[in-house]
Formats: sequence, C-alpha cells, structure tokens
Amino acid sequence: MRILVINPNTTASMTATIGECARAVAGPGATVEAVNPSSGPVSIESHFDDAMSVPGVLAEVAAGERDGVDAYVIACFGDPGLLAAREVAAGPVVGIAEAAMRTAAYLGRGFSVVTTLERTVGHTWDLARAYGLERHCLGVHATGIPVVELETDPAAYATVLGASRAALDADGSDVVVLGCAGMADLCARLQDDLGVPVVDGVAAAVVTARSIVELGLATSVRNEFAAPLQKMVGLPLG
Ligand code: 5HY
Repeated sequence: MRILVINPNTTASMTATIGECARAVAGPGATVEAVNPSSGPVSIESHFDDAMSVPGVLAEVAAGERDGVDAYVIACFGDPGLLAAREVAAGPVVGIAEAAMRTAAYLGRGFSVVTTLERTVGHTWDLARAYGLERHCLGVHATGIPVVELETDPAAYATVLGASRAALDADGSDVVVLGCAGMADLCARLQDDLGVPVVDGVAAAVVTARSIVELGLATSVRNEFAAPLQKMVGLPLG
C-alpha cells in the first residue's frame, strides 16, 4: 500500500520530519512518501496562506493518482484542500486536524488543542464545528510560536509543554491535540511529561488512511465527492 503524505507548506525540512513520523506508524506493507509543493507559502498561518497552498496540494494529489497512490494524508492542521482532494483522489484522503480530533474523542471526555499563532485559533474552531466535534473540543490555545520556529527555537518544546499543562488545567480536559504538523516529533516526549494522551495528527491520519484502505473502503463518488468536471484553464492541476 502506498500512502502519500503531503505537507502543504514548502518547507522541505519540515516535510522530512513529517515523513519520519509518518513512517514510524505506517506498519508493515505500507510505504510512505512525504512531499511538499514546489511553490506556495513556507508556512500556513492565515486564511491567505491556507488558500494559496491548495493548488499545490491538489497538484500533488493529481500526480499521486497518475502514480498509483492508494491513500493521502494532508499534513497541515488547517486541512487545506481536504474536500477538494477527496474529489480528485480515488482512495481516501485524511486531514491531520480531522484525524487528530476524531482520535482524541476516543480517548477522553474532552480535548484541548495546542497550536502555533493566535490567529489560527478561529479556523481550528471552525474545523471542530465542521467535523461535529465541537462538543469534545474544550479549548484551542496558541503558544505564539510561528510554524517555522518550531524547528529553530530551542525553547519551543518547553513552551509547548507549558501551554499544554495550562490548557489541561484551564479546560478541564483529558487529552492534548497538537495543532501543527511541525509538532509531530514532540509528541512522544510530551505524552511522557504530561501523563495524558497526546495526539499527533500526522500519526493519527496515516493510521486512519491505512485502516480505510485495509477495510476495502474509499470516498463515495455518488454525489458530492464525484470527480470534478474538467473545466480549469491555465492551472497545471492534471
Ligand atoms: C501546520 N501550518 O500544521 C499548520 C499549523 C498552524 O504550515 N503546518 C503549517 O500553525 O496552523
């Protein structure tokens, strides 16, 4: 089984870390390839960034379809282009925010999302509502760390740990959801230090995508998620 993990931002070092975290949970018989678009935002922290990343995400999915990919993961917590990608792909497409929140809902009464910048908080609430998980999402908390600084700021781990502790206390929650793909490599250490389940969406999405394929399931093409009509002009989306 081939799983294509798409980092919608163009930071290749982050794609490499995401790929390692994805491979660690992919399981036997699954190969994971991690890619990012060649053009677009270096990080996704606004509605503008989110929108500008979508053509690149869809181009990667279109290339994956030509290449025989079985399932896709969109590895950005805004889940950019998720529904459109489901129209393009024959196999399942799983976004890390949706996978993380759904997984967290199995693990306790409520979860707290710990994310990067304050300006992304509203979009995360929008996603929790869209996925029907608002009842389980007890809070969304910004650390103030820009996405690219997760890789470079030596204090990033301590800041995420402190924000997670504060979120658990403030929300009365049982589970922490990491609100950025760039936090994937912090997950195991945070879980040890916090003593509660910590959900990394990259891992949750890879396992979810694999499970859907193993169940012999795929996105329904009956109505909404049927293949889009070919009517694009001047956009190389395949
Ligand atoms: C992400 N941005 O997972 C989101 C997270 C965020 O470039 N990868 C990004 O901060 O909203």
